[in-house]
Amino acid sequence: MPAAEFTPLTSYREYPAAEMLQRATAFREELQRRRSVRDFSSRPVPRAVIDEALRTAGTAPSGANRQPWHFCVVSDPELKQQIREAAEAVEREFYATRATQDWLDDLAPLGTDAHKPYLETAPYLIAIFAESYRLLPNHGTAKNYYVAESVGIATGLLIAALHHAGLVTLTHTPSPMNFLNAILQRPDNERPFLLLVVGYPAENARVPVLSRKPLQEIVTWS
Ligand code: IYR
Repeated sequence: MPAAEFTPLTSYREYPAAEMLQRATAFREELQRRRSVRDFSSRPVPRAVIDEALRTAGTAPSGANRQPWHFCVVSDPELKQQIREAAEAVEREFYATRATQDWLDDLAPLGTDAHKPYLETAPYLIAIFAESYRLLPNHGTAKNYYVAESVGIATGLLIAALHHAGLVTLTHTPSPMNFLNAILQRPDNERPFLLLVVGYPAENARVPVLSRKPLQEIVTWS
């Protein structure tokens, strides 16, 4: 067992209270502009931007610092086509039989259906995998901790980083998603967490009219 090793916290920055509030407000305003988008342009996106956003995702805190995530960036048209076909098959089944009427009613304001052209139009799909357990070099396995929490936080940072860079995303969760392991040849210790569609919005992109809950509805001060 490696001994704990410590180093001074040199990366931290404190700001005067007024500047802190300005920064918090500016950050909130920027993230408030983020929308999930389903109308994508096929314009190419510089790969270096995706790399930087993925580096940001990789800074997320994780259980025992296991960093139990893997990001598969898909740009190959054939793979995107395979993913679209598999996802649409799953979604057709969802909309036609698996979804309850309540669920369909809840989705109605989003205007979604089983048709997912953006899975081929968008320049990048990022398939995010959660490493349920680790494979050791000696063929053994070892536990990971708080995997869903860790990968969820990393995904949130990734979405924020891509938005900050000037791209749009869609968090897409066809269910079940295990076709992603087969198409992307990921090992059994990784389960698909979600599929992030990434690119520029189409010129005429539209988004559903939605509202966000006000602060008093999402917060209790005790
Ligand atoms: N996965 C389906 C349905 C869907 C479900 C939820 I919950 C959403 O917030 C949005 C869509 C689809 O992508 O159409």
